[in-house]
Order: sequence, then structure tokens, then C-alpha cells
Amino acid sequence: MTSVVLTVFLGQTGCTPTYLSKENIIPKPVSVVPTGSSFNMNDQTDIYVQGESAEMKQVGQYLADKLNISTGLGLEVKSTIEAPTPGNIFLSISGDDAELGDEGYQLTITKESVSLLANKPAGLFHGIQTIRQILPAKVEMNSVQKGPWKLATGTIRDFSTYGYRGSMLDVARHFFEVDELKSLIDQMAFYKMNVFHLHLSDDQGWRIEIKSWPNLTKHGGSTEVGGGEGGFYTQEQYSGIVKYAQDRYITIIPEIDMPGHINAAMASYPELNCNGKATELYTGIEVGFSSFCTGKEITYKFIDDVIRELAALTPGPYIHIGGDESHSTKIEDYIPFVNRVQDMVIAHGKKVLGWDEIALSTLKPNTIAQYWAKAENATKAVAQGAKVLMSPAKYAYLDMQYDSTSTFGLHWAGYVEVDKGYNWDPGNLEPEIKKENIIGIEAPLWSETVSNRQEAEYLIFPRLPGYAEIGWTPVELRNWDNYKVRLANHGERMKAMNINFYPSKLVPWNTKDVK
Ligand code: IFG
Repeated sequence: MTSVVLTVFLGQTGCTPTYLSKENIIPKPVSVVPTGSSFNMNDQTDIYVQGESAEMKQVGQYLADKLNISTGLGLEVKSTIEAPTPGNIFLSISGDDAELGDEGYQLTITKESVSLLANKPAGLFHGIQTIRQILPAKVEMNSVQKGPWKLATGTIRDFSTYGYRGSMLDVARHFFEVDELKSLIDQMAFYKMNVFHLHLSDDQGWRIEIKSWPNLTKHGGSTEVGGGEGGFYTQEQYSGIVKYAQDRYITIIPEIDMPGHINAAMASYPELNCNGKATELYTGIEVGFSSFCTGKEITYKFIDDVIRELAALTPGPYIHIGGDESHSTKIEDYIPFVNRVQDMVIAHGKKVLGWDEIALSTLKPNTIAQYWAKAENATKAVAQGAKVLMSPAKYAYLDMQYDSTSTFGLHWAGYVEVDKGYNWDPGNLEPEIKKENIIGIEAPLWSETVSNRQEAEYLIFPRLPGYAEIGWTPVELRNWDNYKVRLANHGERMKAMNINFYPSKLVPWNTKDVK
């Protein structure tokens, strides 16, 4: 009787610790077992990491940095061999919890301690995002906020459904500065996403320095859609972006789109053109008018130089070769071109990703087809034994308008409101594409209609957390009515993170300000 009374009493006074199962975690964890009490972080709390490795200390420091700004508690990171004294946070690695895989974690919170356990540091990093999300939203503010800083007690066991959970930013149509990319990387990390695909070249711009072909950025990077000044990443800047992402367990996949979407290169080097004349720079938004001269050997020398330099800047396993909308390349030229370019990427030690049209060629064993428009292409890829990356434009294209009134975006694939972006299952979308054929999901943002972080965020949020959940959470645990309430409670977190999200009318936002 006493315990019931106690619970009721606490409930009435409002000091009942929030129940772990009532927290608004996105992606939804696989299992949450609440125990109904709370752990109170205070200025005696520190973060202990198991062992002396630099990576463990770096993960611990990431958590400390995320918490110290807003709590002012001055959490320090310390090394230890065994569990620390009560009142602290403990990050440790175990090798024998197979179900968690490389990215999963177990978070155990009692009144006395917070313990985060994983097989790999990546799992600890993902568990840290969950810790952030079960603290009050004001923890994301970038100035000291009043406490208390309570964590509801219980155990969370969590791991991902798909290994590839990504987003893409088209930095070719409009150029985005390094700090804008880093901001998006931070936001993706918060939702446990682990791949960031950069669309680095297109008709309107070439955005990555290639030392053996300097005019690509000098001339080809000098403009953008609408005629603005464009821009590009030096190899040093690009390596900085790769490291920033890697420190957040996010893999960068660079894309050089070919043989179409290649006007920026054709404008930069006359010798690449069949007629020996450079094309004009292009600042419109038409597609399909450009093509490599697939019959000239210099084309393959060029491509090999580009892939060699890009591979040296890419610790990740993939280089994306594009292959989409090659309407100005004859199919009898397209197929051998894609076959040959796959071999070049592999020769430089990388695996190939390409848009679904590449399935018209002979896919090499590890090549992945990115399904965006034609299911029959993706089905051809599956028939060749290839894996498919799911980016169906009518559900996952972040540049699709929310509805006919929304400010930015296009609508050639239809309108994608927040519920439509969430309410689909990659493994049951196309009859021929089964879950076992799917490597994961990616939500691309094409930038014809957006040119800076605020405009991009209007399209990316609040849809991105939904794609993160589709990639992470088992489909049996997902439903829109439950998700929209959790998303609504992320409104104050996105505000605290200064994210310019679209306030969809389909989400019951808790409009109270962050406090
Ligand atoms: N399709 C083109 C993109 C971009 C997009 C805008 C792909 C693979 C339409 N190719 O999507 O370059 O223009 O929604």
C-alpha cells in the first residue's frame, strides 16, 4: 500500500521523475525498461571512461562538452579500470553483447549511477545522443541554464536495423560553407545517422579541389544556380570536414556525378569536349543536357586523376559515381562507360555507389545502386545480386515541398509532408526489393531552391528525424501517431539548437519555449 501511496503522492507533487518509457527519444529505442526514479547530475558528477585509449577519452569529452555548456556543472573526463564511485557517469566497452552489434549500446540508469556499455565506441556515441534526449531540452542551449539535471532511471537496450542511415547535401547547385556542413553533421549525429553523402559536382559547379586539374574549381567552381559566386573546398578543408564527421561516427561519401550532370567540368577544360570547345558555365536548373565525351581517352585519364585524388581524401569505403539522367549519353556509350569507371574506382581501393540507372550496366560485386526514381532499375540491381540504398524521391527527397504553399523545394515527385516522409517501410515499398536487399536509407537534399543553412534546415527539419528512425528502429515499433508526439517534443530541442524547422500543422508541437 505504501509504495502505491508514495507513487501517487510523488505524482501529485509533480516531482515524480519522468518515466524512462515516456521520454521522447528519436530514433525510438528497441527496448526501454523504466524503474521510476531519477539520477541527479550535480557538480560532483564526472564522466569516467574505461581504459586509457584516446578514442574513449574523445567520446567522453564529447559528452562533457555537450553537457557542460548548458549545465555549468564542469563535468570532467577521467580514466578508470572499473566502475567509478556512485554519482558518476561510466562509459565502458564490452566485447560480448553480440545483439548490440557495432553501433548499439546498453544504458543503465539508477539513482546512484549512469552506465553506458557498448561493443565499440560508436555504440557509446549513439548512447550519448540518447542521454542528451532524456535530459531536459534546455540541455541543448548554448548558455548555462538552471537545473535540476535529472535522468529518469531504467535500462535501455538499443541497436540499429540498417547499417546505412544517411543524408545527402547537393553543394553543387548552391555552395555551402564548411561551418554549414559541420552544423548539419552535428544534427545528423544527434539522430544517430552515420553517412553524409556530398554531391560535389554537377552542371552548375565543381566543389572539390583536384590538384591535377586546377581549373575545375578555379573556373568550374566560380558560380552556382542563380549566378552567385559559388565556391569550393580545398583538399585541406575537405579533409577537415571528413575528420569532423569521423569524430561523430559519420562516414563521408563523395560523389562525382558522371557521365551526365558534368557541365562544370566541360566548361573548365575544352579538351574534355568532343568538339574541343569548352561549354559555357551554367546557372539554371535544367538537367540532362551535358555528357562526358565517352569516346575520348582523355576523359578516362581525367576521371582516373579525379578518383585517385578523391580516394586519397576518403577514409570511407565508397565513392559515388552518380550515373543519373545521362540523357545526352547514348545508352550504347553509357553502359561501357559505367563498367569502366567502376573498375577505376575499385582499382583505387574503393567500392562504388551510383544512382539506380547504373543497374543498366554490369554491376561489380560490391557496387550499390541508390534507388531514387525507377523501381525497375533498382529491381535490375537486385537481380544482379547488388544491394540497394533506398532514397525513393516520392518519400525521401528532402527538396520536395511539404505542400503547395511551402516556400522552398520542388514537387516533381509530389508533396512530402512530415507524415508521408515517415509513413513508409523500405523493405515493403517495392515488391522486388526485400529488406535483405537493402543496405539502408538516405534522404537527399538537392539545392536548386536553397542556398544557405536556414533555408536548407526548413526542408531538412522536421523530416530528417523521421528518416533517422526509419533507418534505426524496427518497423514493428514504428507508427505515426506515436512518432508525431515524440517529434512534437523535439520542437523545443530543435529551437534550443537554433534549427529553422518547418512547423508542420500535422505535428502537435509543444510550443512552450525552451526553459
Ligand atoms: N533529379 C536529379 C537531381 C536533382 C533532383 C531535384 C537525381 C538522382 C532531380 N537526379 O535525383 O540532380 O535535380 O529534385
